[in-house]
Amino acid sequence: MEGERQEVTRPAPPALAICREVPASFATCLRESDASIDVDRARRQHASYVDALRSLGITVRVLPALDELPDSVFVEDAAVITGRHALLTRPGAPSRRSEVDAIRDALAEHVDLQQVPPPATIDGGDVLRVGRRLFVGVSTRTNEEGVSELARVAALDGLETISIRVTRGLHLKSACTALDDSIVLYRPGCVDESALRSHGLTLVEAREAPGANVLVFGDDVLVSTNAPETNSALCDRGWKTRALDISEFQRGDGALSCLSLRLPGTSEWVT
Ligand code: CIR
Repeated sequence: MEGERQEVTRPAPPALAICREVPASFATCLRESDASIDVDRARRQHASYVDALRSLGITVRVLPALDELPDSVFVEDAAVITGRHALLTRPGAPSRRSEVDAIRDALAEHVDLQQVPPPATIDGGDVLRVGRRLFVGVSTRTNEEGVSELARVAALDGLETISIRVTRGLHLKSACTALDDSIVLYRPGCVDESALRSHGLTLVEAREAPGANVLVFGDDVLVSTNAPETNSALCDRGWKTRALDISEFQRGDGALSCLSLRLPGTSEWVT
């Protein structure tokens, strides 16, 4: 009908995904456990991740490795794309702040960039978009000032911003990701679940912890191979799943979403 906007119910495939090669220093990235990381295996897994995105028809730009920045493969944390605008973040970990300068040029070609002044801190991994709303985790990396800075930019693209406490784990999206604009896959005990429910969202428990972070592209969903039961539960719900081994990135406290920055095309909502 004329003048009526078609409701988007699932995140669409992005027009472009930006990734960055695994640095030689990746084994020294920030992480909670002392599990060792195999950099060569990480590189193979990263190549498979890029191939998987491309096989879904997504254009992927892979930026060169930054060997002096061990966490720089986790590009999601350096920016939050809200539509025609993006917030260049100020990561909570000081060792990660130079990653933001390194991504600026690649983003400037596509979106209007905004900055975060201190003392605000925010990591992209704490930002969960669900339809027209951004849920932002207040975590060990993101503070309330960071949420306010994002709210300012999100409003330019007509998005509402809601802060939510992260009580366990690194980021909000380590514990939950959206399947559509009403259902969130989650790991219990990590975030203020009542806050999500109070906004009308239905929470579906991921069967394994790594299953809580998935990437939805229309009817397709990427799932960690370390979450086989979550994968089959999603198949039962009618999703076309694809399992990806990202074990070396999980050892570095990362997940599927952290390895790309996704830019919308004509569709408004990308995961
Ligand atoms: C860090 O501690 O910052 C990295 N080793 C992991 C970042 C994961 N990023 C994400 O979940 N968006």
